[in-house]
Amino acid sequence: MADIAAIAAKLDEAALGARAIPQITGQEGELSLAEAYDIQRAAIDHRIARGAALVGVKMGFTSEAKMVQMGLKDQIWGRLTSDMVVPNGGAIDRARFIHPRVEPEVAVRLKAPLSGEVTREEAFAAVDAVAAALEIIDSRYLNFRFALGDVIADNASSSAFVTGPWLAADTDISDVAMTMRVDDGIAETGTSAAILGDPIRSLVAAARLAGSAGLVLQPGWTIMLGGATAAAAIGAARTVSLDAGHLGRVGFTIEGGAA
Ligand code: OOG
Ligand code: MG
Repeated sequence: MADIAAIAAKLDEAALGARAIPQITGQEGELSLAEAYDIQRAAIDHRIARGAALVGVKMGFTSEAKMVQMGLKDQIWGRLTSDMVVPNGGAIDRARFIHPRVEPEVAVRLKAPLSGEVTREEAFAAVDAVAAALEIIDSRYLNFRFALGDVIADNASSSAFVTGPWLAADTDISDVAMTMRVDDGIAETGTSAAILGDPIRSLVAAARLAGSAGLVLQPGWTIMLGGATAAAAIGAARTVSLDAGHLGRVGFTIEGGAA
């Protein structure tokens, strides 16, 4: 049996101090999915105790490109907290991160609760608005290396996120061309269709997976539906932007030196 509280405290400290730790599995045995999600919740509880609020959920490994990049193929989810929100065009402090990477995503904002087995139509009906988004992931494990249980325990590597302009819920998000730039170069190009064939499927999966952990997705929450392409390293970058066609643009800058 994994020591849920001890591992959660270690992961919380690693995130707070931007200091990588060795992966958990292999060293202290394996983690079951249930244990891994328990650790995730316990680690986020530390943050909530410091005053952060839950503001949504993120999905991971919902595109082939991400599964191939990280060598894992099960969908995972993590919790988004208020201290992870970066305003569009805002600056992040490099010192907050260990070895940050960025991913082009689509996000939805909910207007009604959603949980458990829902149809596409029910998922759509709960959407208040949609947006292009960037997720900053920053694994708390050395060299960004982990097995499935590790990354789930580590809140699916989630670290910060930026959403673009919120658009009407019926805006088409099914096949949006995306160009992500890091500094002066194009880092990744792709389409939102890479997210489970249609990103709304990722919202259906989020309701089911979070629901199985007893979590109801709440009105007002942001749901990040997963990276459409592989993630790009931004540890030495200064500007990141995503051009997502009719979904508009979203970006941020990075200030300060490495942690
Ligand atoms: C895990 C997080 C995956 C996504 O969008 O697929 C993820 C990782 O790659 O470290 O956020
Ligand atoms: Mg992501």
